[in-house]
Amino acid sequence: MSPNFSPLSQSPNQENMKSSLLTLTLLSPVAAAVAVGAEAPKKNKKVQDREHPNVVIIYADDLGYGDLQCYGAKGVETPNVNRLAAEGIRFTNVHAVASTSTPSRYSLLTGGYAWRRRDTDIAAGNAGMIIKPGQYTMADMFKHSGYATAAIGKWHLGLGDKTGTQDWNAPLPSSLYDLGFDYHYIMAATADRVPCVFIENGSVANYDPSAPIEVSYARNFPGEPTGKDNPELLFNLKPSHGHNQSIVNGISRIGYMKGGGKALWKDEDIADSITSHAIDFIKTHSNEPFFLYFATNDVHVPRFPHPRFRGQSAMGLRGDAIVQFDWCVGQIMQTLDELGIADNTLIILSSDNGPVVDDGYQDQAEELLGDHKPAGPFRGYKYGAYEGGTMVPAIVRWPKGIKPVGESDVLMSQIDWMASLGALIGARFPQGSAPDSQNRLGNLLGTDSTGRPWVVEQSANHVLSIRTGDWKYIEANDGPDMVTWGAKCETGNSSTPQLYDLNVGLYEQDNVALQHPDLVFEFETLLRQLRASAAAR
Ligand code: NG6
Ligand code: CA
Repeated sequence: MSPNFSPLSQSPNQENMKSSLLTLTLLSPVAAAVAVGAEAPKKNKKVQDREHPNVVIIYADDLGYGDLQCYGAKGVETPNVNRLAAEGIRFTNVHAVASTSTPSRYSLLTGGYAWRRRDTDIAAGNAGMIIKPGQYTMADMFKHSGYATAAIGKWHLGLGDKTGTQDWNAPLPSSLYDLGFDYHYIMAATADRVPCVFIENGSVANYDPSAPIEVSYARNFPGEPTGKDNPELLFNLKPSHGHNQSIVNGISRIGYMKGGGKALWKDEDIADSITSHAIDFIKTHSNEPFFLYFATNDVHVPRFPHPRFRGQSAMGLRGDAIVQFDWCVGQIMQTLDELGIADNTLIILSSDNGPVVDDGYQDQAEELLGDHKPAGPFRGYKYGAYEGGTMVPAIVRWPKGIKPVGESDVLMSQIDWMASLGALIGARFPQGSAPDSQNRLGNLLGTDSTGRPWVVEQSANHVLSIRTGDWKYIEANDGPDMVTWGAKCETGNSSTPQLYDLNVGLYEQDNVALQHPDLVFEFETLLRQLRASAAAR
């Protein structure tokens, strides 16, 4: 550790803060590319060359840094993910952009910090599209480079034009096709939020005309049971906090819905369903470059894995959901192997935010945790500002393009994956797109061990933190110490700035802000300038 470390003097240009911010705003792909707008899609470009590997992002939900066996998990085995890591790079310092789902996913898929917009918090199941059709997404980027594109699994970024106005019984007026995905098979939000149906290419999959669907986050529909009033109907899972509104599959949810009939999902079949759709997509496009955003429901609540995974871990349903996740990964790997395309497929496996143990259902996750540490050695969980909230597992495998170098501790943020993958495939970015994403391809592929000088992290209550190689700074905030809705998660809030030396003692225990006012000032300045750089755009 260097006590004189200046977060502002270690920009990629090794210059002062101004150049650091210049690097951020001017050398982002937006400006690096000639501002020509997006290229026209190239049809059926049958290339399987090194410059156009297939790209599969496997994005787990609430999977913590310590939740995989290859990251030290206890009480659960993850042989498929272990193999992926052994054949690629296992990263130990990768950060999701936020400690909750919607802002993390927004940032990953747009290359822009979610905190630049007010409407990117945890989305309801009837939220309108948060990424606007006019925005340039990672899917657009692949599509315009000749790739077939798909989103399969959890979406959680809104659907349709406007919140609360969707007619779920008709094709949605705007959907993921407008965001660059040729194909989608998704859950609108989360498994604990209505509507509990899959949306396939803008319409409810397996739609049942005998059971029209209505959704409200304001009031129940007359005569419909709820978890609150009808706990006797909760034959699969009961809530521990919240989650006491409409009942689907013997599990009560957030929000109210009516109808659905045979389109309603069964929680125990979600992993099978999304995996089989992912496999179909891969098989259909095995002769052309494809981009698959495969966002699993595991290990988000309600954790209700298929019976064949029950008892496969020592940790009950949460651990069994990790086993199920590992199975999904194995299925994708096996499909690529069987098709002979694993060699030129770049797989990135990661998670949208840190872990949480009890997130609202009586699934015994706490009671059965044993000595398993979902966040690994880090302090804090999902929702919070401490490292456990955004420090996530990240594995990259691409046999044809990268050497399996084992482990990498390079500091990386998911915000940079769009520009980095864009650089890999030679994408040209329209002006203003991916505004916060930097090309760090060398970090991702293990050829460059000089990481980002800092990453920005966002907690559930919008507190921003900065993490450097040695330091963690959390801006001051007057909010409560613990989240207020029942999950036992620290927020990381403190009414004074926090500064932690990550090389000394346990992670984020001794606040040394008072001993380093110069550093606190520099971090504050960096955040202020980053925020202002949004206003300037
Ligand atoms: C919270 C939910 C939690 C989870 C989270 C979103 C309650 C009491 N808790 O509000 O269960 O759904 O939102 O998680 O409603 S995320 O991973 O999608 O961000
Ligand atoms: Ca999540």
